[in-house]
Amino acid sequence: MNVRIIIAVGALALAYGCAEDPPTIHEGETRVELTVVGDTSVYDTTTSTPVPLAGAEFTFASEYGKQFYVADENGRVVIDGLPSSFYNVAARARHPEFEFILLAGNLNDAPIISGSTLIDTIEARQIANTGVEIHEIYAGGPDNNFFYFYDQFIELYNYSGETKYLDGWIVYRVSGNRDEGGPGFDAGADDDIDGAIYIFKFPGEPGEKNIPFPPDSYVVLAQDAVDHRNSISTSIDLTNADWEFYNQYSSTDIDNPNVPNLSNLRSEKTVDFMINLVSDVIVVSNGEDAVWEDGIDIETIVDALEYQSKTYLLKTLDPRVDRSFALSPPKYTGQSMQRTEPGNDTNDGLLDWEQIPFPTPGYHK
Ligand SMILES: [Ca+2]
Ligand SMILES: [Ca+2]
Ligand SMILES: [Ca+2]
Ligand SMILES: [Ca+2]
Repeated sequence: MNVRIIIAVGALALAYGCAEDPPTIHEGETRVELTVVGDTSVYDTTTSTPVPLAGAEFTFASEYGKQFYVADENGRVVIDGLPSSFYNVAARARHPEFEFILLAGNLNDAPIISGSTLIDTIEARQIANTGVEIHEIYAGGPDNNFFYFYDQFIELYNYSGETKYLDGWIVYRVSGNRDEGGPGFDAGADDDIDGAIYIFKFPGEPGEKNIPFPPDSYVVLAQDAVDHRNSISTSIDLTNADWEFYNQYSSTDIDNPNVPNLSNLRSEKTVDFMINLVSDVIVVSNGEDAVWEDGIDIETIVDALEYQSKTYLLKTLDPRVDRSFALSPPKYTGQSMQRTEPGNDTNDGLLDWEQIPFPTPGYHK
């Protein structure tokens, strides 16, 4: 492999040597030397001693797509010949003792430039396991020319192996807080994330057990639980959605009486739970932080995702909640965003999510 790269670079240099105006730096003459380390202590967390993470998986994402590499026994990858760009690099490894713990870390906007060597160390952190994940976000609307996107939905999945209860849980659209670090940033460093705009809640209170969410099952939260094919032929039927966002302060929001509602906690917001088609932050909490005005307590967050249309855009969601972001498909193409596998929740949208050609409400693929 390395020999082939050297030959290729040699041939490239030769070709450039024959050109009239040879560039001084040859595209593709990059070198990367990255090491990933992580603190693997579990019971005694008073001492933090990062150790190299042997066999860690690296993902390099740029405008050229994603590339995958595996670290050696020293937690290290050495890569030659990546195309010059700014990369978002994610690394993750299984905890050496506990299969249910992963270690994951990121290096964002890393310049990998021809003619230079990027040498760095990624510090991976352990991932909290909440048992429920946001599994799919369909935000971009169906293939249409009428700005129709009311068939949006959010899909949850229970990967915990036990029944969870959704009583009192809250779903947030977090797109505010523009002046203090951006949506989902922990403004004030007080362990809550800020910028919630829409706040819709399941019935009941946290701790009650009236809304069971069985293991290995999906829950679909529709903007409107209707057959959207009646409006746009390329859209989808959401009459079988499990839940519906219904704003009781809106005069126009649709309420399918056969589908129970999440209701709006902000009476001054009179529109439906609409999310941005290509770029937003969605948060699901267990509802135990009832005072949303001062931010959402991080310890109550079940899952959250920031999605964006470009890899180089600024990420603002607190890294304790998710360390990167998902890449959204173009709007009005009928494409969706989903985790690569059910239960694949490493708190790293870049690794965990992929674009899919059509929405899959209530199932995977
Ligand atoms: Ca805060
Ligand atoms: Ca609605
Ligand atoms: Ca309803
Ligand atoms: Ca799905």
